[in-house]
Amino acid sequence: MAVALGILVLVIITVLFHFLSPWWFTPLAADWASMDLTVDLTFWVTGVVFIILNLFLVWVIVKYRHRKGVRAHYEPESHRLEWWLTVITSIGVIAMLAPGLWVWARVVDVPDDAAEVEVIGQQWHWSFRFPGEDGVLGQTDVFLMNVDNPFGMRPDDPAGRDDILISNPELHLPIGQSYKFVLRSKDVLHNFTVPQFRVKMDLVPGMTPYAWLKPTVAGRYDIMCEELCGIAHYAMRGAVVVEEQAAFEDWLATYPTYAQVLDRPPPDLAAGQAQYAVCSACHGAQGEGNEMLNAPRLAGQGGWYLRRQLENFKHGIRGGDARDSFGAQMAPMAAVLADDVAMANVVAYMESLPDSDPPDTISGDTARGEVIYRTCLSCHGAEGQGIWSQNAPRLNGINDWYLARQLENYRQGIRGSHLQDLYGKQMSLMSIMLRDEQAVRDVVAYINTL
Ligand code: HEC
Ligand code: HEC
Ligand SMILES: [Cu+2]
Repeated sequence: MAVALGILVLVIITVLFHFLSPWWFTPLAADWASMDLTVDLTFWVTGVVFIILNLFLVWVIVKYRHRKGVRAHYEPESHRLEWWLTVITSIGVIAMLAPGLWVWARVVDVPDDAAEVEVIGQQWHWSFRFPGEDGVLGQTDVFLMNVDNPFGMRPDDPAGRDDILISNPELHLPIGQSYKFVLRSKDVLHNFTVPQFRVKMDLVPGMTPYAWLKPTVAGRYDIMCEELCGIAHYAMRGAVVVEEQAAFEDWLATYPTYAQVLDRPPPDLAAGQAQYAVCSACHGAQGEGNEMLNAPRLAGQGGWYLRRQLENFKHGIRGGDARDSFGAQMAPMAAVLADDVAMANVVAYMESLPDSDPPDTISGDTARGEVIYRTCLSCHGAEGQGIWSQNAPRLNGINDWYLARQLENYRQGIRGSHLQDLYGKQMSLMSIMLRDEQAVRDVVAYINTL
């Protein structure tokens, strides 16, 4: 009797949970209502079968419970019953699978009016490429990928010259325009997922799988990787912003074509040095850093990283948090760099400054720090040298007090919580593993030994 009651309660709780649970689909933002329909259908078919079978079980347990002197009548074959069960099961299975085939046929059939965008996945970031005016994506080659050509563009393919390169995990799309997403992975399997869009697809190295959809609701949605792709898989986040055509075009115009990247003049070190005069007041004449002024060492840090931080400070993506008093001192300084050229020049100058090791100011348990650092090295490198392709900066040779402060900032969401700071957000998610201040000191002390 207790078992029968247990099963009955289980059925009731399951049904209630299904209807009352907050873990349901996100609101739909693309024309893929048919996906929801197929999932709903599966729920209905399996749900009805689940309820009927369990209630049948309850009935059998009650009706044929053990009674003294009563023996069960054994009847192994019933052709009529088997026939009925076969027919009903077949109808159920067909109802679940047939609509799926119909939806899948639509998934693989890209409409003629779809525009194209390439989605590039790598451990653990997203970037994007639009084909430009000719509508054709230029050819790429893994062997050409480097810090100046992260997309691996082939300079000899004319179709690539007008491609628009989005080195940022945030993608914008115009509302109501169908897009074919051509998917490319630089390293391992990833999966491009925007829950509100419903279609999702694997990225397979060496192949170009695709998916298509038409965004129908303006808004900002998360891009997630739904393929286990290494230690930071859960932190491989991006964003897609669906907006009006005009806003989309304005956004797209802020990114360079490949031809514009190629035609950039080489940086002017003398102009950069002149620009750096303001900076030296805090960061030191040789970019060596100044603890009294809380300004970190810049010499020796990767130019690609310095550049991104300057852009972030300039656009309020870093240093905007009310609690970030040091970032607030730096933010107006980045605004002094009026344009791309000024930025490129000062970054080139900082890269030319002599590299040397700053004095250690923090001590801790380096053995414990080493254990913690085993996770960090996947992005920052075994020597803390920084890895540009992971977007993770150099940590060795940077002032330890500055590293400790940044880690505290990440932990408390002072840095990395701006909506558009997706690289910072990744580091913020990573900083959760540093349980307390002692853990911060230990890992920084270990970085000092590198
Ligand atoms: C008023 C002092 C001051 C001046 C002037 C100044 N900075 Fe800074 N800068 C700071 C401080 C303080 C920080 C640390 C912010 C933090 O702790 O988050 C910083 C941080 C930075 C960072 C981030 C480094 C990292 O590893 O993340 C860069 C890059 C930078 N400054 C470049 C510059 C450049 C280029 C100039 C000149 C155009 C400049 N700074 C002028 C005070 C200054
Ligand atoms: C999944 C990759 C990843 C892992 C793992 C990771 N980081 Fe980072 N880290 C980043 C990225 C990306 C940035 C740059 C964020 C930005 O551009 O604003 C960063 C930035 C930092 C900074 C700021 C440096 C500066 O100059 O301002 C520090 C400090 C740091 N990481 C320390 C660590 C430590 C310590 C660990 C291990 C507990 C760790 N990171 C693990 C990706 C990672
Ligand atoms: Cu991934």
